[in-house]
Amino acid sequence: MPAKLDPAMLPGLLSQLPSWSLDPKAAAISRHLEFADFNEAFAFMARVALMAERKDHHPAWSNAYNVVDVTLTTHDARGLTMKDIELARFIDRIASGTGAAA
Ligand code: H2B
Repeated sequence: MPAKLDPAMLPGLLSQLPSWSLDPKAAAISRHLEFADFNEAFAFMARVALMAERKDHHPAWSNAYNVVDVTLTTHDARGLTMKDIELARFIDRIASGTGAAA
């Protein structure tokens, strides 16, 4: 099971993820994304879904037409782990290649 992040490490890690906001109560990070249309949003989700399966780490998310809201946390650890940070970095990389807006 991945280890819960040391809270002292969080500010440094989150400073590299400026599009994400921390919900300390939920021990989760979230990002809102807007795409050109549903096709772009769903293509993004498909890429993230494949990575989520590969890493066995899955986002909680919702989609409405061109909008995707993603929340990351690690249920097994009841908090944030490096798995969340790594998936957030991947999502940022994918999103930056699609013209997604925050
Ligand atoms: N995804 C997330 N976000 N957190 C988890 O703790 C988690 C997961 N655990 N995907 C995985 C699946 C676990 O349930 C399976 C059995 O490996």
